[in-house]
Amino acid sequence: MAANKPTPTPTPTTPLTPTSTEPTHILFVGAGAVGCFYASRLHHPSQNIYTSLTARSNYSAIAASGVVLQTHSFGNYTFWPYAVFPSISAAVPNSSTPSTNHASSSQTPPRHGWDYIIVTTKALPDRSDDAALIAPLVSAKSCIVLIQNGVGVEEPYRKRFPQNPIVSAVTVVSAEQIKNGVIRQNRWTRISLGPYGTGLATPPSSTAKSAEVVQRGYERMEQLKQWWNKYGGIRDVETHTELELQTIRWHKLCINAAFNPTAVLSGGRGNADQLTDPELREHITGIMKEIWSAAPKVLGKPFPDNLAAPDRIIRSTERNTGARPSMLLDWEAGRPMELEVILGNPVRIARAAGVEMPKLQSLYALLRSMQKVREDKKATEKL
Ligand SMILES: NC(=O)c1ccc[n+]([C@@H]2O[C@H](COP(=O)([O-])OP(=O)(O)OC[C@H]3O[C@@H](n4cnc5c(N)ncnc54)[C@H](OP(=O)(O)O)[C@@H]3O)[C@@H](O)[C@H]2O)c1
Ligand SMILES: *[C@@H]1O[C@H](CO)[C@@H](O)[C@H](O)[C@H]1NC(C)=O
Ligand SMILES: *[C@@H]1O[C@H](CO)[C@@H](O)[C@H](O)[C@H]1NC(C)=O
Ligand SMILES: CC(=O)N[C@H]1CO[C@H](CO)[C@@H](O)[C@@H]1O
Repeated sequence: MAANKPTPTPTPTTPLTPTSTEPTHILFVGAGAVGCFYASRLHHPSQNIYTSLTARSNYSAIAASGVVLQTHSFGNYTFWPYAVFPSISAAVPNSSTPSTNHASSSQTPPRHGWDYIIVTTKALPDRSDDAALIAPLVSAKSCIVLIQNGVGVEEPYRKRFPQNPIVSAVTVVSAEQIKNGVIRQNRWTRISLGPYGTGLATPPSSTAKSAEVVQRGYERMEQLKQWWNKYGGIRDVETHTELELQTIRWHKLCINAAFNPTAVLSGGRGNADQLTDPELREHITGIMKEIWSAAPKVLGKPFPDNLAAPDRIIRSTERNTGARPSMLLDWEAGRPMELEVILGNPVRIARAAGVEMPKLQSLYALLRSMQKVREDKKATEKL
Protein backbone atom coordinates (compact mmCIF):
# COMPACT_ATOMS: atom_id res chain seq x y z
CA MET A 1 0.00 0.00 0.00
CA ALA A 2 2.95 2.33 0.72
CA ALA A 3 3.68 4.50 -2.26
CA ASN A 4 7.30 3.43 -2.71
CA LYS A 5 8.87 5.38 -5.52
CA PRO A 6 10.19 2.76 -7.97
CA THR A 7 13.92 3.14 -8.50
CA PRO A 8 14.65 3.75 -12.17
CA THR A 9 16.09 0.63 -13.68
CA PRO A 10 17.46 0.05 -17.17
CA THR A 11 15.89 -3.41 -17.53
CA PRO A 12 12.13 -3.94 -17.82
CA THR A 13 10.57 -4.87 -14.48
CA THR A 14 8.85 -8.23 -14.08
CA PRO A 15 5.11 -7.81 -14.51
CA LEU A 16 3.42 -7.57 -11.14
CA THR A 17 0.79 -10.12 -10.24
CA PRO A 18 -2.56 -8.53 -9.43
CA THR A 19 -2.19 -9.40 -5.74
CA SER A 20 1.01 -7.47 -5.33
CA THR A 21 -0.45 -4.20 -6.55
CA GLU A 22 -2.94 -1.89 -4.82
CA PRO A 23 -5.27 -3.53 -2.32
CA THR A 24 -8.89 -4.03 -3.36
CA HIS A 25 -11.39 -2.49 -0.98
CA ILE A 26 -14.95 -3.76 -0.98
CA LEU A 27 -17.78 -2.25 1.06
CA PHE A 28 -21.06 -4.00 1.82
CA VAL A 29 -23.91 -1.61 2.53
CA GLY A 30 -26.43 -3.45 4.70
CA ALA A 31 -24.92 -5.98 7.08
CA GLY A 32 -27.91 -8.33 7.19
CA ALA A 33 -28.21 -12.01 6.37
CA VAL A 34 -27.22 -11.83 2.71
CA GLY A 35 -24.60 -9.09 3.15
CA CYS A 36 -22.73 -10.75 6.01
CA PHE A 37 -22.76 -14.18 4.38
CA TYR A 38 -21.36 -13.04 1.02
CA ALA A 39 -18.99 -10.51 2.63
CA SER A 40 -17.48 -13.23 4.80
CA ARG A 41 -16.66 -15.25 1.67
CA LEU A 42 -15.03 -12.26 -0.04
CA HIS A 43 -12.56 -11.06 2.59
CA HIS A 44 -9.11 -12.39 1.66
CA PRO A 45 -6.30 -10.31 3.18
CA SER A 46 -3.74 -12.81 1.89
CA GLN A 47 -4.89 -11.89 -1.62
CA ASN A 48 -4.93 -8.18 -0.82
CA ILE A 49 -8.75 -8.13 -0.86
CA TYR A 50 -10.33 -6.34 2.09
CA THR A 51 -14.04 -6.38 2.84
CA SER A 52 -15.77 -3.89 5.12
CA LEU A 53 -19.36 -3.47 6.30
CA THR A 54 -21.73 -0.65 7.07
CA ALA A 55 -24.09 -1.86 9.75
CA ARG A 56 -27.01 -0.11 11.35
CA SER A 57 -29.02 -1.54 14.27
CA ASN A 58 -26.48 -4.33 14.68
CA TYR A 59 -23.42 -2.06 14.54
CA SER A 60 -22.37 -2.36 18.18
CA ALA A 61 -22.71 -6.14 18.18
CA ILE A 62 -20.54 -6.51 15.06
CA ALA A 63 -17.99 -3.90 16.17
CA ALA A 64 -17.56 -5.72 19.49
CA SER A 65 -17.65 -9.37 18.42
CA GLY A 66 -17.43 -9.57 14.63
CA VAL A 67 -20.04 -11.44 12.66
CA VAL A 68 -20.79 -14.93 13.97
CA LEU A 69 -21.73 -17.24 11.11
CA GLN A 70 -23.45 -20.57 11.51
CA THR A 71 -23.42 -22.04 8.04
CA HIS A 72 -24.58 -25.20 6.44
CA SER A 73 -21.97 -24.90 3.69
CA PHE A 74 -18.82 -23.78 5.52
CA GLY A 75 -19.34 -24.66 9.18
CA ASN A 76 -19.28 -22.09 12.00
CA TYR A 77 -16.84 -19.21 12.06
CA THR A 78 -16.43 -15.59 13.06
CA PHE A 79 -15.87 -13.03 10.34
CA TRP A 80 -13.84 -9.96 11.23
CA PRO A 81 -14.32 -7.42 8.48
CA TYR A 82 -11.48 -5.04 7.62
CA ALA A 83 -13.65 -2.27 9.08
CA VAL A 84 -17.21 -1.83 10.23
CA PHE A 85 -18.91 1.55 10.00
CA PRO A 86 -21.96 2.71 11.98
CA SER A 87 -23.36 4.60 9.00
CA ILE A 88 -22.85 5.23 5.32
CA SER A 89 -21.41 8.67 6.02
CA ALA A 90 -18.73 7.14 8.26
CA ALA A 91 -17.61 5.01 5.31
CA VAL A 92 -17.06 7.96 2.98
CA PRO A 93 -13.40 8.03 1.93
CA ASN A 94 -11.55 10.90 3.61
CA SER A 95 -14.44 11.45 6.00
CA SER A 96 -13.37 12.44 9.49
CA THR A 97 -15.71 10.09 11.40
CA PRO A 98 -13.63 7.21 12.73
CA SER A 99 -14.96 3.68 12.57
CA THR A 100 -14.21 0.65 14.66
CA ASN A 101 -12.12 -2.37 13.88
CA HIS A 102 -11.04 -5.08 16.26
CA ALA A 103 -7.39 -4.51 15.47
CA SER A 104 -7.45 -0.75 15.58
CA SER A 105 -9.96 1.69 16.93
CA SER A 106 -9.17 4.27 14.27
CA GLN A 107 -9.88 2.30 11.10
CA THR A 108 -10.73 4.76 8.39
CA PRO A 109 -12.17 4.26 4.92
CA PRO A 110 -9.57 3.54 2.23
CA ARG A 111 -7.93 6.78 1.10
CA HIS A 112 -8.25 5.86 -2.54
CA GLY A 113 -11.93 5.03 -2.39
CA TRP A 114 -14.02 1.88 -2.71
CA ASP A 115 -13.38 -0.51 -5.60
CA TYR A 116 -16.72 -2.27 -5.06
CA ILE A 117 -19.83 -1.10 -3.25
CA ILE A 118 -22.15 -4.05 -2.74
CA VAL A 119 -25.70 -3.14 -1.74
CA THR A 120 -27.45 -5.80 0.34
CA THR A 121 -30.18 -3.77 2.00
CA LYS A 122 -33.80 -4.78 1.56
CA ALA A 123 -34.94 -3.09 -1.65
CA LEU A 124 -37.47 -0.51 -0.41
CA PRO A 125 -37.57 2.30 -2.99
CA ASP A 126 -40.79 3.58 -1.42
CA ARG A 127 -38.92 4.14 1.86
CA SER A 128 -35.43 5.23 0.95
CA ASP A 129 -33.47 6.18 -2.12
CA ASP A 130 -30.46 3.97 -1.47
CA ALA A 131 -28.76 5.14 -4.68
CA ALA A 132 -28.76 8.66 -3.23
CA LEU A 133 -27.55 7.37 0.15
CA ILE A 134 -24.49 5.67 -1.33
CA ALA A 135 -23.61 8.57 -3.66
CA PRO A 136 -20.87 9.98 -1.35
CA LEU A 137 -19.17 6.56 -1.41
CA VAL A 138 -18.99 6.28 -5.17
CA SER A 139 -15.91 7.37 -7.10
CA ALA A 140 -14.88 6.86 -10.72
CA LYS A 141 -13.36 3.47 -9.96
CA SER A 142 -16.32 2.10 -7.98
CA CYS A 143 -18.30 -0.84 -9.30
CA ILE A 144 -21.80 -1.00 -7.81
CA VAL A 145 -23.19 -4.48 -7.13
CA LEU A 146 -26.82 -5.07 -6.14
CA ILE A 147 -27.72 -8.34 -4.41
CA GLN A 148 -31.46 -7.90 -3.96
CA ASN A 149 -34.72 -9.54 -4.94
CA GLY A 150 -37.23 -8.17 -7.41
CA VAL A 151 -36.97 -6.36 -10.73
CA GLY A 152 -36.16 -2.77 -11.63
CA VAL A 153 -33.77 -2.43 -8.67
CA GLU A 154 -30.88 -1.24 -10.86
CA GLU A 155 -32.62 1.68 -12.55
CA PRO A 156 -32.12 4.33 -9.79
CA TYR A 157 -28.41 3.43 -9.65
CA ARG A 158 -27.96 3.60 -13.40
CA LYS A 159 -29.67 7.01 -13.51
CA ARG A 160 -27.51 8.43 -10.75
CA PHE A 161 -24.23 6.78 -11.81
CA PRO A 162 -24.25 6.66 -15.63
CA GLN A 163 -20.49 6.07 -15.84
CA ASN A 164 -20.04 3.36 -13.20
CA PRO A 165 -20.12 -0.35 -13.94
CA ILE A 166 -23.11 -2.04 -12.29
CA VAL A 167 -23.35 -5.75 -11.59
CA SER A 168 -26.82 -7.09 -10.88
CA ALA A 169 -27.04 -10.19 -8.69
CA VAL A 170 -29.69 -12.71 -7.71
CA THR A 171 -29.11 -15.17 -4.91
CA VAL A 172 -31.08 -18.21 -3.82
CA VAL A 173 -29.30 -18.45 -0.46
CA SER A 174 -31.51 -19.14 2.54
CA ALA A 175 -30.10 -17.08 5.38
CA GLU A 176 -31.32 -15.06 8.34
CA GLN A 177 -30.01 -12.87 11.10
CA ILE A 178 -31.08 -14.80 14.19
CA LYS A 179 -29.87 -12.06 16.50
CA ASN A 180 -27.69 -9.01 16.10
CA GLY A 181 -24.40 -10.00 14.50
CA VAL A 182 -25.35 -13.70 14.29
CA ILE A 183 -26.16 -14.97 10.80
CA ARG A 184 -27.43 -18.43 10.02
CA GLN A 185 -27.18 -19.80 6.51
CA ASN A 186 -29.63 -22.67 6.24
CA ARG A 187 -28.87 -23.88 2.75
CA TRP A 188 -27.78 -22.97 -0.76
CA THR A 189 -25.06 -20.59 -1.94
CA ARG A 190 -25.91 -19.91 -5.58
CA ILE A 191 -25.44 -16.38 -6.81
CA SER A 192 -26.09 -15.33 -10.42
CA LEU A 193 -24.34 -12.23 -11.73
CA GLY A 194 -24.83 -10.08 -14.82
CA PRO A 195 -23.68 -6.65 -15.94
CA TYR A 196 -26.32 -3.93 -16.11
CA GLY A 197 -26.22 -1.43 -18.94
CA THR A 198 -28.84 1.08 -19.87
CA GLY A 199 -31.85 -0.96 -18.94
CA LEU A 200 -34.11 -2.69 -21.39
CA ALA A 201 -35.85 0.44 -22.64
CA THR A 202 -32.73 1.27 -24.62
CA PRO A 203 -30.91 -1.37 -26.59
CA PRO A 204 -27.57 -2.13 -24.89
CA SER A 205 -25.71 -1.23 -28.06
CA SER A 206 -27.32 2.21 -28.34
CA THR A 207 -24.13 4.15 -27.73
CA ALA A 208 -20.45 3.37 -27.59
CA LYS A 209 -20.41 4.80 -24.07
CA SER A 210 -23.05 2.43 -22.71
CA ALA A 211 -21.39 -0.52 -24.41
CA GLU A 212 -18.16 0.47 -22.71
CA VAL A 213 -19.84 0.64 -19.28
CA VAL A 214 -21.30 -2.83 -19.84
CA GLN A 215 -17.89 -4.12 -20.87
CA ARG A 216 -16.41 -2.85 -17.61
CA GLY A 217 -19.31 -4.52 -15.80
CA TYR A 218 -18.30 -7.84 -17.39
CA GLU A 219 -14.72 -7.43 -16.24
CA ARG A 220 -15.64 -6.56 -12.65
CA MET A 221 -18.17 -9.40 -12.56
CA GLU A 222 -15.54 -11.95 -13.65
CA GLN A 223 -13.23 -10.70 -10.93
CA LEU A 224 -15.91 -11.11 -8.26
CA LYS A 225 -16.76 -14.57 -9.53
CA GLN A 226 -13.14 -15.63 -9.30
CA TRP A 227 -12.71 -14.31 -5.75
CA TRP A 228 -15.92 -15.81 -4.41
CA ASN A 229 -15.22 -19.07 -6.17
CA LYS A 230 -11.48 -19.58 -5.83
CA TYR A 231 -10.89 -18.05 -2.42
CA GLY A 232 -14.38 -18.05 -0.89
CA GLY A 233 -15.29 -21.62 -1.83
CA ILE A 234 -18.64 -20.74 -3.37
CA ARG A 235 -18.91 -23.22 -6.21
CA ASP A 236 -22.06 -21.95 -7.85
CA VAL A 237 -21.21 -18.36 -8.76
CA GLU A 238 -22.72 -17.99 -12.23
CA THR A 239 -22.09 -15.25 -14.75
CA HIS A 240 -24.55 -14.13 -17.39
CA THR A 241 -25.24 -11.51 -20.02
CA GLU A 242 -27.37 -8.54 -19.09
CA LEU A 243 -30.49 -10.01 -20.65
CA GLU A 244 -29.97 -13.48 -19.15
CA LEU A 245 -29.68 -11.99 -15.69
CA GLN A 246 -32.91 -10.05 -16.17
CA THR A 247 -34.55 -13.31 -17.21
CA ILE A 248 -33.36 -14.84 -13.93
CA ARG A 249 -34.80 -11.89 -11.98
CA TRP A 250 -38.21 -12.38 -13.64
CA HIS A 251 -38.00 -16.10 -13.15
CA LYS A 252 -37.40 -15.68 -9.43
CA LEU A 253 -40.64 -13.68 -9.28
CA CYS A 254 -42.42 -16.99 -9.93
CA ILE A 255 -41.48 -17.79 -6.35
CA ASN A 256 -41.32 -14.39 -4.68
CA ALA A 257 -44.40 -12.78 -6.27
CA ALA A 258 -46.46 -15.95 -5.82
CA PHE A 259 -45.71 -17.35 -2.37
CA ASN A 260 -44.58 -14.23 -0.48
CA PRO A 261 -47.70 -12.05 -0.93
CA THR A 262 -49.93 -15.10 -0.56
CA ALA A 263 -48.27 -15.99 2.75
CA VAL A 264 -49.36 -12.63 4.16
CA LEU A 265 -52.82 -12.54 2.58
CA SER A 266 -53.67 -16.15 3.47
CA GLY A 267 -53.21 -15.48 7.16
CA GLY A 268 -49.60 -16.54 7.59
CA ARG A 269 -49.19 -19.83 5.75
CA GLY A 270 -45.77 -21.08 4.66
CA ASN A 271 -45.02 -21.93 1.03
CA ALA A 272 -45.58 -25.69 1.14
CA ASP A 273 -48.66 -25.27 3.32
CA GLN A 274 -50.24 -22.92 0.75
CA LEU A 275 -50.06 -25.72 -1.82
CA THR A 276 -52.11 -28.10 0.34
CA ASP A 277 -55.17 -25.85 -0.12
CA PRO A 278 -56.70 -26.46 -3.58
CA GLU A 279 -57.93 -22.88 -4.07
CA LEU A 280 -54.62 -21.37 -2.98
CA ARG A 281 -52.81 -23.83 -5.20
CA GLU A 282 -54.81 -22.71 -8.19
CA HIS A 283 -54.14 -19.08 -7.30
CA ILE A 284 -50.34 -19.73 -7.00
CA THR A 285 -50.31 -21.57 -10.32
CA GLY A 286 -52.18 -18.69 -11.94
CA ILE A 287 -49.59 -16.14 -10.76
CA MET A 288 -46.72 -18.26 -12.02
CA LYS A 289 -48.42 -18.66 -15.40
CA GLU A 290 -49.00 -14.91 -15.58
CA ILE A 291 -45.28 -14.27 -15.06
CA TRP A 292 -44.35 -17.12 -17.40
CA SER A 293 -46.36 -15.54 -20.17
CA ALA A 294 -45.52 -11.86 -19.47
CA ALA A 295 -41.74 -12.01 -18.98
CA PRO A 296 -40.81 -13.22 -22.48
CA LYS A 297 -42.91 -10.42 -23.96
CA VAL A 298 -41.29 -7.83 -21.71
CA LEU A 299 -37.76 -9.10 -22.27
CA GLY A 300 -38.15 -10.18 -25.88
CA LYS A 301 -36.64 -13.56 -25.05
CA PRO A 302 -38.25 -16.82 -23.91
CA PHE A 303 -37.27 -18.42 -20.61
CA PRO A 304 -34.39 -20.83 -21.30
CA ASP A 305 -35.05 -24.54 -20.83
CA ASN A 306 -32.74 -24.81 -17.82
CA LEU A 307 -35.01 -22.60 -15.68
CA ALA A 308 -37.68 -24.57 -13.82
CA ALA A 309 -41.19 -24.21 -15.23
CA PRO A 310 -44.12 -23.54 -12.81
CA ASP A 311 -44.98 -27.22 -12.27
CA ARG A 312 -41.39 -28.00 -11.31
CA ILE A 313 -41.24 -25.02 -8.94
CA ILE A 314 -44.42 -26.25 -7.31
CA ARG A 315 -43.07 -29.77 -6.86
CA SER A 316 -39.86 -28.59 -5.24
CA THR A 317 -41.74 -26.14 -3.00
CA GLU A 318 -43.95 -28.96 -1.75
CA ARG A 319 -40.88 -30.79 -0.48
CA ASN A 320 -39.49 -27.73 1.31
CA THR A 321 -41.89 -27.79 4.25
CA GLY A 322 -41.54 -25.24 7.01
CA ALA A 323 -40.17 -22.44 4.83
CA ARG A 324 -41.75 -19.08 5.67
CA PRO A 325 -41.10 -16.29 3.18
CA SER A 326 -39.30 -13.09 4.17
CA MET A 327 -42.30 -10.95 3.26
CA LEU A 328 -44.35 -12.77 5.89
CA LEU A 329 -41.60 -12.36 8.50
CA ASP A 330 -41.38 -8.65 7.64
CA TRP A 331 -45.15 -8.24 7.91
CA GLU A 332 -45.30 -10.05 11.23
CA ALA A 333 -42.47 -7.94 12.62
CA GLY A 334 -44.17 -4.72 11.49
CA ARG A 335 -41.38 -3.97 8.99
CA PRO A 336 -42.01 -2.65 5.48
CA MET A 337 -42.37 -5.35 2.82
CA GLU A 338 -40.48 -5.40 -0.51
CA LEU A 339 -43.75 -4.72 -2.36
CA GLU A 340 -42.46 -2.30 -4.97
CA VAL A 341 -39.67 -4.45 -6.40
CA ILE A 342 -41.57 -7.75 -6.20
CA LEU A 343 -45.03 -6.53 -7.31
CA GLY A 344 -45.20 -2.84 -8.25
CA ASN A 345 -42.19 -2.73 -10.58
CA PRO A 346 -43.12 -5.86 -12.56
CA VAL A 347 -46.66 -4.55 -13.06
CA ARG A 348 -45.35 -1.15 -14.21
CA ILE A 349 -42.53 -2.52 -16.38
CA ALA A 350 -44.88 -4.99 -18.06
CA ARG A 351 -47.51 -2.30 -18.59
CA ALA A 352 -44.94 -0.08 -20.29
CA ALA A 353 -44.31 -2.99 -22.66
CA GLY A 354 -48.05 -3.30 -23.35
CA VAL A 355 -48.60 -6.33 -21.08
CA GLU A 356 -51.09 -6.36 -18.20
CA MET A 357 -50.49 -8.54 -15.13
CA PRO A 358 -53.90 -8.45 -13.39
CA LYS A 359 -53.11 -11.05 -10.71
CA LEU A 360 -49.92 -9.30 -9.59
CA GLN A 361 -51.73 -5.97 -9.73
CA SER A 362 -54.42 -7.23 -7.32
CA LEU A 363 -51.85 -8.54 -4.87
CA TYR A 364 -49.97 -5.26 -5.09
CA ALA A 365 -53.05 -3.12 -4.50
CA LEU A 366 -54.21 -5.21 -1.52
CA LEU A 367 -50.87 -5.50 0.26
CA ARG A 368 -49.96 -1.88 -0.28
CA SER A 369 -53.25 -0.90 1.27
CA MET A 370 -52.84 -3.31 4.20
CA GLN A 371 -49.44 -1.85 4.92
CA LYS A 372 -50.69 1.71 4.64
CA VAL A 373 -53.70 1.14 6.90
CA ARG A 374 -51.51 -0.43 9.56
CA GLU A 375 -48.94 2.34 9.40
CA ASP A 376 -51.58 5.08 9.49
CA LYS A 377 -53.07 3.41 12.55
CA LYS A 378 -49.68 3.22 14.25
CA ALA A 379 -49.06 6.89 13.48
CA THR A 380 -52.41 7.89 15.01
CA GLU A 381 -51.77 5.81 18.12
CA LYS A 382 -48.49 7.62 18.61
CA LEU A 383 -50.16 11.04 18.59
N1 LIG B 1 -32.21 -13.77 3.47
C1 LIG B 1 -32.32 -14.54 2.40
O1 LIG B 1 -32.29 -15.77 2.53
C2 LIG B 1 -32.47 -13.96 1.01
C3 LIG B 1 -32.41 -14.83 -0.08
C4 LIG B 1 -32.49 -14.33 -1.36
C5 LIG B 1 -32.62 -12.96 -1.55
N2 LIG B 1 -32.69 -12.11 -0.48
C6 LIG B 1 -32.81 -10.67 -0.76
O2 LIG B 1 -31.58 -10.05 -0.37
C7 LIG B 1 -31.82 -8.70 0.07
C8 LIG B 1 -31.26 -8.54 1.48
O3 LIG B 1 -32.01 -9.39 2.34
P1 LIG B 1 -31.57 -9.83 3.80
O4 LIG B 1 -32.37 -11.03 4.12
O5 LIG B 1 -30.12 -9.87 3.92
O6 LIG B 1 -32.16 -8.59 4.63
P2 LIG B 1 -31.79 -8.16 6.12
O7 LIG B 1 -31.27 -9.32 6.88
O8 LIG B 1 -32.94 -7.38 6.63
O9 LIG B 1 -30.55 -7.19 5.89
C9 LIG B 1 -30.65 -5.90 5.41
C10 LIG B 1 -29.70 -5.08 6.25
O10 LIG B 1 -29.55 -3.79 5.68
C11 LIG B 1 -29.48 -2.87 6.72
N3 LIG B 1 -29.75 -1.53 6.21
C12 LIG B 1 -30.85 -1.09 5.57
N4 LIG B 1 -30.71 0.20 5.25
C13 LIG B 1 -29.49 0.58 5.69
C14 LIG B 1 -28.77 1.80 5.67
N5 LIG B 1 -29.27 2.89 5.12
N6 LIG B 1 -27.54 1.83 6.23
C15 LIG B 1 -27.01 0.73 6.78
N7 LIG B 1 -27.65 -0.45 6.85
C16 LIG B 1 -28.87 -0.52 6.30
C17 LIG B 1 -30.48 -3.36 7.72
O11 LIG B 1 -30.25 -2.76 8.96
P3 LIG B 1 -31.40 -2.68 10.10
O12 LIG B 1 -31.31 -4.02 10.80
O13 LIG B 1 -30.97 -1.55 10.95
O14 LIG B 1 -32.70 -2.44 9.42
C18 LIG B 1 -30.19 -4.86 7.69
O15 LIG B 1 -29.14 -5.19 8.57
C19 LIG B 1 -33.33 -8.50 -0.04
O16 LIG B 1 -33.65 -7.91 -1.28
C20 LIG B 1 -33.89 -9.93 0.01
O17 LIG B 1 -35.15 -10.07 -0.61
C21 LIG B 1 -32.60 -12.59 0.79
C1 LIG C 1 -22.67 -24.47 14.62
O1 LIG C 1 -23.32 -23.83 15.69
C2 LIG C 1 -24.66 -24.27 15.93
C3 LIG C 1 -25.28 -23.40 17.00
O2 LIG C 1 -24.46 -23.29 18.12
C4 LIG C 1 -24.63 -25.76 16.30
O3 LIG C 1 -25.96 -26.23 16.49
C5 LIG C 1 -23.97 -26.54 15.16
O4 LIG C 1 -23.86 -27.90 15.52
C6 LIG C 1 -22.59 -25.97 14.86
N1 LIG C 1 -22.07 -26.63 13.67
C7 LIG C 1 -20.86 -27.11 13.58
C8 LIG C 1 -20.48 -27.73 12.29
O5 LIG C 1 -20.05 -27.03 14.50
C1 LIG D 1 -8.39 11.08 -0.11
O1 LIG D 1 -7.29 11.95 0.20
C2 LIG D 1 -6.09 11.57 -0.44
C3 LIG D 1 -4.97 12.47 0.09
O2 LIG D 1 -5.47 13.74 0.41
C4 LIG D 1 -6.25 11.65 -1.96
O3 LIG D 1 -5.07 11.27 -2.60
C5 LIG D 1 -7.37 10.70 -2.36
O4 LIG D 1 -7.62 10.78 -3.75
C6 LIG D 1 -8.66 11.01 -1.59
N1 LIG D 1 -9.61 9.96 -1.90
C7 LIG D 1 -10.85 10.19 -2.29
C8 LIG D 1 -11.67 9.00 -2.60
O5 LIG D 1 -11.33 11.30 -2.36
C1 LIG E 1 -32.70 -2.45 16.90
C2 LIG E 1 -31.81 -3.42 17.54
O1 LIG E 1 -32.07 -4.61 17.57
N1 LIG E 1 -30.68 -2.92 18.06
C3 LIG E 1 -29.69 -3.75 18.71
C4 LIG E 1 -28.35 -3.64 18.04
O2 LIG E 1 -27.35 -4.37 18.69
C5 LIG E 1 -27.17 -3.97 20.03
C6 LIG E 1 -26.04 -4.80 20.58
O3 LIG E 1 -26.29 -6.16 20.43
C7 LIG E 1 -28.46 -4.17 20.82
O4 LIG E 1 -28.28 -3.72 22.16
C8 LIG E 1 -29.57 -3.36 20.17
O5 LIG E 1 -30.79 -3.62 20.83
